[in-house]
Amino acid sequence: MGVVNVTPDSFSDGGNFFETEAAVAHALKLVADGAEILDIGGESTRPGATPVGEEEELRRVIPVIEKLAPQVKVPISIDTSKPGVALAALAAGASIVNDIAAATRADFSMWKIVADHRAGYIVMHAQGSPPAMQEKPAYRDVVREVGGFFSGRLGRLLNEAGVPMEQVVIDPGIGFGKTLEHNLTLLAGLKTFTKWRRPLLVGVSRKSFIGQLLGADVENRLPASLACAVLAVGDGANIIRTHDVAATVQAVRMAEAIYSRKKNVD
Ligand code: 9MG
Repeated sequence: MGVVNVTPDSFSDGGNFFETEAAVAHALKLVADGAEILDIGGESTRPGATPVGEEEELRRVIPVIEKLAPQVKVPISIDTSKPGVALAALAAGASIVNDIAAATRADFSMWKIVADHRAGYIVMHAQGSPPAMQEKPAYRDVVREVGGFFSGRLGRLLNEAGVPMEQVVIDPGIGFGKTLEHNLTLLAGLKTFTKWRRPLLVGVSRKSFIGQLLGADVENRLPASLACAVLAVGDGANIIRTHDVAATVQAVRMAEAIYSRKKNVD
């Protein structure tokens, strides 16, 4: 899954046309590099990020999806926590909702939209929301608690909101309300999350826990991001969300070739 951030710090020169064209060109490049899903987002989800209003988020992402959808065969995912943005994005040509607010969602409107559109739905765990989520994350047993969240959410999605399991991808939400120790423990325990037999998404690309462990600044986190991706795939991850598609595809394809032979030996 290739990341397309349509945020002012990514493509903007302050003008709508350049922002849209640059985001579309970037997305097409990610597809050429091997991305099999494009994740389009108009609101930064970095720890401490300031939320953007719905109108501004729509202004950023909808023109990109409208231009991109007729040009690509890969599914487009909308990275949003707002039901109104999800609805407009699905109408514009997206087919997956990447819901980073799945854990804190109080009402059903997002799930109803997903059910009505038969869209894919990424249910991501988070403790808190981006502006304050890294202030004091706390768990007794992070793997068990994230697993408990999936059990509860999958049941509610199906029984209360009518979203069939076939539409759902699960994601432990690396970096979302987690300390360095929590992130490493979740990555070490990834196999646990395969028991729901749903596709497992992992997003580690350039994240700050890599900087915390290794002291690498954000431009120099590719090797560690690839190490995490390769290990995650070995433990059952099906989707890797990344800024660096070409390098990740190469690393993952190599790992898969070796893992597939290992299973024959075991
Ligand atoms: C938007 N975004 C940033 N990091 C992410 C992650 O790890 N998973 C998902 N689903 N979305 C993410």
